[in-house]
Amino acid sequence: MTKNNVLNAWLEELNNHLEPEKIIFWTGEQNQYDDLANEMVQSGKAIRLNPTKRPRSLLFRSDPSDVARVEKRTFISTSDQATAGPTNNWISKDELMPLMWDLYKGSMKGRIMYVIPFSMGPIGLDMSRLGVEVTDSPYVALNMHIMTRTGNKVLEMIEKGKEFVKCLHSVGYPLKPGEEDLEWPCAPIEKKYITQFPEERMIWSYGSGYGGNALLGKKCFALRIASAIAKDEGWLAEHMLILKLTSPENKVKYITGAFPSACGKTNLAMINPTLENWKAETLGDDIAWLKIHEDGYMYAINPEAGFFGVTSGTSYKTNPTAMESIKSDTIFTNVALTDDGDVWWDGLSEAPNHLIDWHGNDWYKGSEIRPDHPNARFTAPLTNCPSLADEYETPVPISAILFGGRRPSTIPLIHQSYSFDHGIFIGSIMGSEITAAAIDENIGKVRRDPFAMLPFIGYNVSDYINHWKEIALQSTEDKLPKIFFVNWFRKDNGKFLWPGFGENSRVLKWICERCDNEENYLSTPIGLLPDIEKLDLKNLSISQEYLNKAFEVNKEEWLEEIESIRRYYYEIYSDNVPTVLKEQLSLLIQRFS
Ligand code: GTP
Ligand code: SPV
Ligand code: MN
Repeated sequence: MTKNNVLNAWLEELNNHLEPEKIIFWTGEQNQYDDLANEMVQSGKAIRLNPTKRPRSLLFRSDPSDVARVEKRTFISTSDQATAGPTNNWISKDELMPLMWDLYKGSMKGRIMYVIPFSMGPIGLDMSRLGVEVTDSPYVALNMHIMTRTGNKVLEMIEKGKEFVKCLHSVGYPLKPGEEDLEWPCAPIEKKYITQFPEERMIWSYGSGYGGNALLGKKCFALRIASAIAKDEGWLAEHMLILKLTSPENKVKYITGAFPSACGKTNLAMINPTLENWKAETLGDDIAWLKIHEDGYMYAINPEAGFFGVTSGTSYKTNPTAMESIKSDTIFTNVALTDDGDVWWDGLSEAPNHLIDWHGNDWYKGSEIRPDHPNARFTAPLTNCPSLADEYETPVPISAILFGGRRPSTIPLIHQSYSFDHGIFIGSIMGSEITAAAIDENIGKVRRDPFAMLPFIGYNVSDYINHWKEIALQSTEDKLPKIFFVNWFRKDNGKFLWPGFGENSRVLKWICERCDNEENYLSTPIGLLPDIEKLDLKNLSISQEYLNKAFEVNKEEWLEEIESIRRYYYEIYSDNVPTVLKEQLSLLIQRFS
C-alpha cells in the first residue's frame, strides 16, 4: 500500500465495503493509458477511430439515460440546510451518508477499483489542490488522465503528508459472477447521487459515468468543494475561461469570462480574432481559481489539464482552434461514427450519407433524428491546443472579468460596470431567457444563473455574494479587474444581431481599451457602453440597423428587467438581499429616473 496512513485506511475501508475484484493505482504513465484504452477497445466498450484520420483517439457511447450532469440528483450535504442555501438540493448528511453507504455495499463487485491521485492545478503550485478519485469506471480513469495531472508524482506529495480531497465514484452496476457487462453500465436515475460534503471536503458520486457527474476533479471538486474551501481561505473558484490578448502594440491583457454551460466559454477561450494583428491565446476554457496576491492584483490559474468541450456546432468555421486541438489523442463521447472510422456531429460539415449514430444504429441522411447527442463532448489535453499560452501553468494577473448569457432581448452586446460592486450586481443577475425552442410556460422569462455558478456554488448563495464583496475589500478599485457584461446572443426576429465568434474580438479590443481607461465610452443608466463611432468595425458587414439594435438600451425593457430582478431577489433571498445587491439595484433604479 502507500506511505500515507489516512489514504491506506480509506482504501482498506472501501475495498472491504465495495468489494472490487482488484485494485489498480493510476501511475500517470502513458503506457498505462494506452493499455487501458486497448482493453476498452477489445472488450467492445470503446471504438478506436481510424488512426490515419484521428490518431490515438476513441469513441465511447453512453447509456441514453446517462448523457449530462443531473442537477436534480446533485446534492450539497451538510448538517444544517442553511449552509447549502436556497439554490442547492440539500439532504442532511446524517441521512444521506448512511443511505449512500448502503448503495455502495458491494457496488464494485466484478470490477476493478482504480485509485487515481490527481492535482487540480499544476503540480506543486501554491494554489493547486490534491485529490484521490476512487472509481470503478475505466472511462473515468482515461478521462481523468487527460483532464487532470495524475499519477505517482501526486501520490508522492500525498505520502509526504499533503492534504487531499476524498472522491469516491461508482457506476452503481455490480456484476454477478460470470455476468456479462453492459457497454455503458450505470444506475437508474432515482438511484443516482452526486453528493458534495463540503464540511468533510469529500465527494461521493453514485450511479452515473458521465462528465461532471463522474470526472470528480471537475465540477464536484474544482467548483463545488473548491468554492467552499475558497470561501474559508479568501479566494474564488469560478466557472470561467481564461484568455490572453496581445494588441498590435504588444500590450498584454489577461481576461476571464463566466458564461453558463453551453454559452460560449470554449469558443471565446479559443477565439481567432478577425481584427488584424490581434493575438489571442488560451489558458483555460471552463474553470478558474482566482486569488488576490500581495500586490493587490487578482491572479488566475486553470486547475484543469484538458478540455471537456461541446462538439455540437464546432467546426473549422466556428472554432478552428478546437478542431486542431482534437485532431489526435482525443476521447469522443456520444458523437456519430463515419464509414471511414472518423467522427461527425451536427454543425461540423454537411452530413455524410451514412453514419452510425450515438446509439450504435445506422443513420441515413435526411433522417429526422440527430445522429449525435446535443451534449456530445470531446476530451483533449490542453497541450493539444495550438493557441495554448506558454504561461498556462503560472498564475496570471486579470485585467477584466466578463459575465454573459443568452439574452435574446434587453441586454446590449457589451457594457461595463461603474464599479466592482456594480460588477457583482451584474454577476448576480446574469442568466438566459427561456425561448420558444422549449415547451415551457415560462417563455420569455429569464432563468437567472448568478455568476454562471447556479449549479456549482458549494454553499449558500447569499454567502457567495458576500464573499465576492469580501474579495473586493482585499484590494482597491484601481487594481481590481474591470467587470463587463457581454451578450453575443441578442436577436431580432429570431436572427442573431451580432455575428459572434471571431468578430467578438472587436468587443475584446474595446474591453482592453477600457482597461487602459481610454475615453471611448458613453454613460448610460445600466453602465458604460461603447461609443459606436469609436468602435473598430473595419471590414465587418453588419447593417446600421442591426448595429443600433445590438447596442440599444431600451428603457421599457429595462424597467421590466428591474421588476424581474426584484422578484428574483425576493424569491432567492426573501428579506435578506445582500447589501451590495440592494445598494446597486437602487442605484440602477435612480439612474433610470
Ligand atoms: P460548457 O462546456 O458546457 O461549459 O459550454 P461552453 O460555455 O464552453 O460553450 P461552448 O463554447 O461550447 O459553446 C456552446 C454553443 O454556443 C456552441 O454551439 C457554439 O457554437 C455557440 N456559440 C459560442 N460562441 C458564440 C457566439 O459568439 N455567437 C453565437 N451565435 N453562438 C456562439
Ligand atoms: C458544463 O456543463 O458546464 C460542462 C460539462 O462543462 S460537465 O463537465 O459535464 O459539467
Ligand atoms: Mn462548463
